[in-house]
This record gives sequence, structure tokens and C-alpha cells, in this order.
Amino acid sequence: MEHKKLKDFSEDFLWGASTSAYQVEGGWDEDGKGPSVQDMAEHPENTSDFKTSIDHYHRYKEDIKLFSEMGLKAYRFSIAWSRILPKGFGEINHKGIEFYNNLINELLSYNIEPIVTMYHFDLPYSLEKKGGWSNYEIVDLFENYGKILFSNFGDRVKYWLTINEQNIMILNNKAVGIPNLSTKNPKKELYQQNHHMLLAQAKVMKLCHIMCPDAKIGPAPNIAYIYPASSDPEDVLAAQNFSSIRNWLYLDAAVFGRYNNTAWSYMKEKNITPNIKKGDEEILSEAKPDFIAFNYYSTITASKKPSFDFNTDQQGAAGEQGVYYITSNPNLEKTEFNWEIDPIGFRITLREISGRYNLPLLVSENGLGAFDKLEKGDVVNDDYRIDYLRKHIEQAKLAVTDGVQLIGYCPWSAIDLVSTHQGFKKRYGFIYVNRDEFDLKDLRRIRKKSFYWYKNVIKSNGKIL
Ligand code: BGP
Repeated sequence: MEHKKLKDFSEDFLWGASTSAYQVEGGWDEDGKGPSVQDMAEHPENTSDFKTSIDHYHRYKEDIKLFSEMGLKAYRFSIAWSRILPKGFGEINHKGIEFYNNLINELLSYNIEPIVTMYHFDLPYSLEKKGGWSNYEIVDLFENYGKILFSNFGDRVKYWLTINEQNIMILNNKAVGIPNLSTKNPKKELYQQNHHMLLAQAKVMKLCHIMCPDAKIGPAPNIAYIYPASSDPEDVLAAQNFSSIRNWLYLDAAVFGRYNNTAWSYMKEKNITPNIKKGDEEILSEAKPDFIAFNYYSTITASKKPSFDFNTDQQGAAGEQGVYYITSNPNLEKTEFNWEIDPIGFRITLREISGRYNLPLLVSENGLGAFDKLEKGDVVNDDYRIDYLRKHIEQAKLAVTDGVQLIGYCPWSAIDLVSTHQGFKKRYGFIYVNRDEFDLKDLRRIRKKSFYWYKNVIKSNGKIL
């Protein structure tokens, strides 16, 4: 099916860019902030920690000024739970509220729409010590945290995302800094944590609708279309299996308020089903998201056979006998960090989510990590990033023409930041930050070539790519 006439992006399309609190803020123990699991995590010797990051906590005004110059209509950032509630519950840290009030007001003064992620990998460390997501109490603690966010910021924040990449935290917890699990059956514990996150998410979606009737809220998993390695029906089953476990488990629960059948029978077979308390099913079924936000970096290819040629990183998970294995896709190029690049897969993924759930979609991450080079005269020629983003926006336009209701596009990342587990050398931003892995230098902000390119894309509402 080819289209001669492409539909335009809507007039109020949310052209944005994303970051997360711990990857940009720094000020990890300042002004009353409590430590998060990210602050306490161990780091490989050659990789930076998150204690200073890019010092956005002190430089947010300068950064937002640059975002405005780039023409951003929206900025997706996350709130650090332990900056608002140093212990995760109990006393509120008013300095934390003040920081996010200032940040939101600064964005609004430039007409930039704040899109807020409530939780992006940085659980308060004191909650982790009390069992973290394994402890059922956290469901109500997250709801209480949500109540504080909605009552303090709900008058100005109209777009809320609940939990960033819940599926990656469950499937690949080590890659995103989630601490080791203690029990003898770690997989069962993970699915118990997952169940608690699903309940916590359902509770805050419901609460948001009560407290902020004008606001919209939705989940933010990482969704990747799963290709079968071949037309062998067993490869197709492997792809279906992995898709149910990786993608639909999360979205079916968020949208339909129930577990996906294939994912549930997989958990049953493996003896890793979560314990479900009386009333839990009702909590899940009562919440209705207004849209689906999702992060997309690439598709994944599944096979019935094990494969040893693939770097799964945090996008996938190695595989399981008789269920699925992950293999590389010979049709796709790879980034310098070995992540596959699949713009057409982006269109396919958009169509698939839209077809299954019939809700508006918001792309909350998409981008290319690379070893950018600062050249003489403060120039960064990141043509490879422009190429990646251009091809993905072209495919988004095709998806819109196909009928997908896309409300915004927020690439990762607005500005350079510390990667989840590959340090500062892996850069994603439109704005270069002058620091190295360990040498913080002057943290100067420098517009990359992609900055000027994206500015034009936004100005032309996606017509000039
Ligand atoms: C997503 C996360 C982000 C981010 C991005 C790139 O999984 O939501 O926090 O960092 O991927 O990943 P990485 O930093 O590992 O390259």
C-alpha cells in the first residue's frame, strides 16, 4: 500500500524532546533530596555515575532557553520521587516542590508544554531497603506520591506519564540500574513487582482523572514490533510469544485492565505468576488511560532457535528454550552501540499499537546514541543522528497517513545526558554538553547540527525534513 498524498501532522502536534531526572539533574543530595537507587548503584570502573550528570538542577533556565530557541512545543522530563519525598513517603521536601514548580513555570513562560513522567528508574533508596516494588505497600505509597504531584502541579501539567519502561525494568532489570533480587525465584519476584507496578499505575491513572479532570495520563513502556526470523510457523510462534511477554502484557493491563492470556499462561508454565490479592483485579479494571506513550528504538527479531550473534542490551532479553530466542535481523543496519536501526519498523509498531488499542499515541523516546565529536569552533556534525531522526519522522508521517492518531514526538534526548549503563560517552542530545566520562570540564552547552535541523522540522511542522 503506497500513498501519493501524505497527511500532515496536526496543527497542535507536540514536537518535543525527552530527558529523565537522574540522567540530567545532578544535585543528587542537595536541598533535602533523598538518595535514589540510581545514586546508590555501583558503576563499572569506566562509566560515570549520576551524581552530577549535566547539572540541570542548577542550569535548567539556560537549558530551557535553548529548548525554546530550538522551537520545542513540549518537553518530557521526569520528577525524582526522592526529591519530593526523600524517603518515598512521609514528610514532603518543599525545596523539591519548588524546583519542579520553577521548572514547569519556566517552560510555560516559553509556551513549552510540560509532559511529566512520574517515575523513571529512580526509586527512593529507602523504599528499596523496605523491599522496593516487592512490598505490596508500595502500591499505596505510589498513589500517595501521585496525589502530591497532582495537587502541586496538576493546575499546569496536562500530560502525565506513569512509569517509564516498566517492561524493561522487569525483563532487563540490571541494564537500567534496578538492584539485584534477593529471593530464590527472582523471576517470580520480578513478576510480583510487575503486578504491584500495574496496580500502582492503575491507581494513579484513576486518581489523576478525579483530581485533574482536564489532564491526560497514560503508560510509557518500550514497545518494539517483534518480527519472526522466518516464515517457519515456529518462528512466528516465537515472535508472538515474545511480543505477548514483552509488549502486550503491559499494554493490555494498562488499557484493558487485565493480563494478556499468552503472557499469563507463560508465567503459569514457569511457575512465576504473581500472587493476586482480593480487589486487585478491580483496581486494574477501573483505570483507563487517555493515550499510550511509548519509547521506540528498534524492532526485535525472534526465532525458535538460540542465536549467539546478538547484543540484546536493554532492548530485549536473551531468550528462553521453547518460548523464544532473539536473533539479529540481516536487513537492518546498526548503531555504533550495536542497536539495530529500523525506521519502517517504527511505522509498523505505530500501526500495531494503534490497531490493538485504538487510542492516541505519543512517542516518548526515539533516538540514536553515538560517540559525538566536538570539532574546532564548537561544532558537532551529527549527520548520522539527523539521518536516523529524519527517517523515523518520515515513517511517522506514513503512519499518520495510515490512520494512526499520533499526538506528539519526543526524541531522546533534548540534551546530552548520562546513559542508563553506558556512561557519558554515549550521547543522544540535540545539545552537546562539554564534559567527559569523568572530567566535568565546564559543562558548556553547544548546539549540534541536529539542533538546527530539528528547529526547521518543528518550524515547518514536519514538512521540511
Ligand atoms: C530508555 C530509557 C532512557 C534512555 C534510553 C537510551 O530505555 O528510558 O532512560 O537512557 O533508553 O538508553 P541508553 O542510555 O542505555 O542508551
